[in-house]
Amino acid sequence: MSQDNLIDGKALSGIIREEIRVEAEKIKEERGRSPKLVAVIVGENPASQSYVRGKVRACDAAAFNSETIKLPDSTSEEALIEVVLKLNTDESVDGFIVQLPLPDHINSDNIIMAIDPKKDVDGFHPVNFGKMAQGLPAFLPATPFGIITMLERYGVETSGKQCVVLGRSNIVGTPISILMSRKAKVGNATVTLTHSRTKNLKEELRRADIIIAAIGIPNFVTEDMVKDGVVVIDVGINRVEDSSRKSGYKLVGDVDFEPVRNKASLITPVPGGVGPMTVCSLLWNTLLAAKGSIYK
Ligand code: BQF
Repeated sequence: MSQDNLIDGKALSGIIREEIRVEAEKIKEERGRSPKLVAVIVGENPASQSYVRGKVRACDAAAFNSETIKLPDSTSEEALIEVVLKLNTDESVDGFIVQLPLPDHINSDNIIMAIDPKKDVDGFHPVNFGKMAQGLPAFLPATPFGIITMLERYGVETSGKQCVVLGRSNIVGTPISILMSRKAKVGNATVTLTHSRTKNLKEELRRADIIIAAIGIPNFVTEDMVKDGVVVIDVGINRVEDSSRKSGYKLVGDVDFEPVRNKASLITPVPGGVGPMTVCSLLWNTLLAAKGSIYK
């Protein structure tokens, strides 16, 4: 199998963003203002700055209002919590995010827990996580939500399939494992959550009908680890040195793309796969917040 087996996250996110824009225009007519997303960024991490710029651009394209609050690296945890509490009660703001990672002197769990779950459009608050795990209406974390949306729109059958997830982070591996095993349209998979202590990882992966790779190691999943016809979702965004580029680096996923692509029935590229869907899902959550669809 090959060539026609790409899951084009960039194109799909463009289509969905257009659907979001139509909804946003409706809200603007009904309420007199567009949905509004605020991004808080602390410090000067170049990757974080570029992610936030991308989110603001996506808001513009979807006819959302947006605002970026830039705070210095020296911001204390207490001061950041003050900013969060103000956003919680600011009625002009439908949803907001605090861009991760935060500087080492700030405990990100404390920040996440200060966010009002009603405005937690990243879906990181334990209340949203708990509701998600119980199958109750909740803001889903943006990356897992984006993955589910891709599988749904590409018509990937997940029911009864063997799904192997690589990585157990709170943001990707753990929640996508829960979602893939849920009783839902995209769900009903038999999920194996693998991590650094997993034995016989290669054997686990070779059994998989669907692989979701989120371990943050460039080209980790190689062709010998996958079976023919596998569906591969590559969440990794790794910067590797590339002197032939102006920036000095290129982005690669957790999957050794070309060789694995030749065995896969469907595969997401990096860039242009999961990443754009993550941003699109953040906008979708902000739309749900503006409509009061999850919380009144
Ligand atoms: C693409 C993120 C690790 C740590 C913190 C498009 C994004 C990325 C790639 C993007 C990510 C990753 C985001 C592409 C947001 C996804 O074309 O491939 C968009 O903006 N992302 C983030 O906000 O914080 C992170 C990854």
